[in-house]
Formats: sequence, structure tokens, C-alpha cells
Amino acid sequence: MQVVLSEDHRLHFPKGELYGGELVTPFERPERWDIIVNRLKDQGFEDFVSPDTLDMEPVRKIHGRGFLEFLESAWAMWTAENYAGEAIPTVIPARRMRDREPHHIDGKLGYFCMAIETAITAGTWEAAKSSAAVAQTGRRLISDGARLVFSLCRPPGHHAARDLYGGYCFLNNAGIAAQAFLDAGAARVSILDVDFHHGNGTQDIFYERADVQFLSLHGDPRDAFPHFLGYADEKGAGAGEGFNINYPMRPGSAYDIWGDALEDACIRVGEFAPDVLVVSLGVDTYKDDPISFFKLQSDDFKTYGARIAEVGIPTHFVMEGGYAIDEIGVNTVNVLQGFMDK
Ligand code: OKP
Ligand code: ZN
Repeated sequence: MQVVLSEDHRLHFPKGELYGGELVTPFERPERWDIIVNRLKDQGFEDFVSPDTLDMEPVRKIHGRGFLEFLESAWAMWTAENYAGEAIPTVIPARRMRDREPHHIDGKLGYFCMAIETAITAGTWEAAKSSAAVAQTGRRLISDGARLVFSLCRPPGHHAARDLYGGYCFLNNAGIAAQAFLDAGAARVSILDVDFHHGNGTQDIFYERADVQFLSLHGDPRDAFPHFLGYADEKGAGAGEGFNINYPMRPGSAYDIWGDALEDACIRVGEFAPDVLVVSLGVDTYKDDPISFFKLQSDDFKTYGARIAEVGIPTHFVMEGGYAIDEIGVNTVNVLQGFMDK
């Protein structure tokens, strides 16, 4: 199994995340990557591939131009104000306000943000681009014939919408990979999002498209972040009608419930018959995850990796979340080993 990764993820490490009214060390931190790499090495995976240079073309197809310009310039605009801390919005365009991009960085941050726990720092844009390049390179390896590739993206991507960042995400890595597969000749791509949180960004990007099927297993939005998307009645619109499938689940859900949702999702992927399956792989479904409420055990990750393999389609795993740091390596690699052992 080839694993694509880049040390450049370290360029993004904010000191603060607004959590419970305090600035805490972010749950999404560089150490997550180190622990996954250590587990991969322990288990004999050493086929590490560095990313190719980022191709902005698929990025521009799924993200808005103004949004990309904002991400690129946000830190410079923030420091130009002589602010002492990291870039966090304070004002949000809430209901009945105007949908216009302001000039001032305080306004721009709110305009492009979907959740304010996520700070922008000096290295954020470079790290976000390296993460997208990792996903693009995984795409190339699958197009070159691999049955399985793991793109160890960091920062994650599935909350990043066409023109929104937040939830630790800036560029939608899985979406960029899916778009690149289509650009390389694929007719259809499925994105299966098994992260605990709803992949609102990926859903948003492909909601009206028939060439990308999106399926997400996640905590019920009434109880779980991102709270404002991810209900079961969101089924796609226009040409995309029927190609968006959500599986919200209640607090405390364990593998008996989660595995049934995965079973249904795998059947739906089989019916769609994509050329490639992109898996947004978050392991925050684990029972001890500090910010999530599902109850998967470490062995369940092997079980579901094997079930995904049974779909029988070339599969590109793209890393998303997982914050039980001590077990993030075991749980992530269990999915990949479950897939390979099938
Ligand atoms: C990113 B990914 C819960 C606060 C949630 C943000 C979570 C972002 C998750 N009390 N804060 O999907 O793993
Ligand atoms: Zn998550």
C-alpha cells in the first residue's frame, strides 16, 4: 500500500482553539500525523510517497475564486492590522444580513467562515495546499492502477465548502481528489464519509451534481457539529437529486447501528457503480474520542475496512479527523489493514 504524506502539514499549528469558552490547544494538532506514521511503520508500511506539485485546476473547479484569494491573503491582512493573536472571526453574516464580501479582514473572516474554532496562522495556507497536493497525488496513484492508496492529509478537508472554511478544514481534499478523478476521465466517483462529523463541505460542493455520489455517516446534527447540515432529508438537488445520502445517528451509537448504516451505504455505492471510491476517513467514531459520541471499538475499524474492500472498487482513503490521539494510529491503520486482508 502506498501512503502519500508531506511534512509541510506542520506549517499549520494554531496555538488556540476556541472551545468551551477558552482558548485551548487545538484537538487537530501535528502529533496526530506523527502517531499515524509511527503505527504505519510499526506495521511494516514503508512505501511513503511525497506529493507532486499542487495542480490548482481541480481546486478552482470546486472552490470559489474569492474564497481562494481570501485564504491566500488572510494572514497578511490580519497582521497588517497589528493584531497580536491568531486570525479568528468575531462577526458572522447571520440570518437576514447581506451576502457581500467586506474589505476589512474582520469582515472577510466571518464571510468565509462556517465555525470559528479554527484559527488561521502564518503557515495555514501553505499547509492547506500541501494537504490538497497529498490528496491529488493519491488520486494519480489510483489512476495509475493501484487498488488502494492512503493519503495522509492534514489539515483535514470535509467541512470546507465551496467558499467556507472551518471545522479545522480549509480546502476540501476529498472533493479535490474526486474532481481530479473526473478530470482524468472517470465518469462517476463516490465519496463515502465515515468521519464522525457530517461532511457538510463535500455535500455542499457536489449537491447539484450527478457525477459525484456523496454518502455520510455521522452524529445527528441536532446533537453534533456542524449542527446546521447533515439531516437525512438532504438528498441532493437538480441533477444531483438522489446522489446525496446522509446517515445521521444518535448519541451512543455503536457498531450494531453504525455497521448497518455502512452496509446500506456500501450497497448504494455498488448500485452507483463508480470508477473510484474516495473515503473521507475520520476515526473520531472511536469510543474514547474527546469531542464525539459514537462507540466504535478498535476492532470495528478492521471490520469496516474489510466491508469497504468488498465493494470491489479502487479505493482512495483520505484522512480527515480523529482526536483520541493515543489510539489514532491503531484505529486508522486497522481500517487499511481490514481492507487489505480482504
Ligand atoms: C473536524 B473533523 C464539539 C466542538 C466541535 C469542531 C469539530 C471539528 C471536527 N463540542 N468542534 O470532522 O473531525
Ligand atoms: Zn470529525
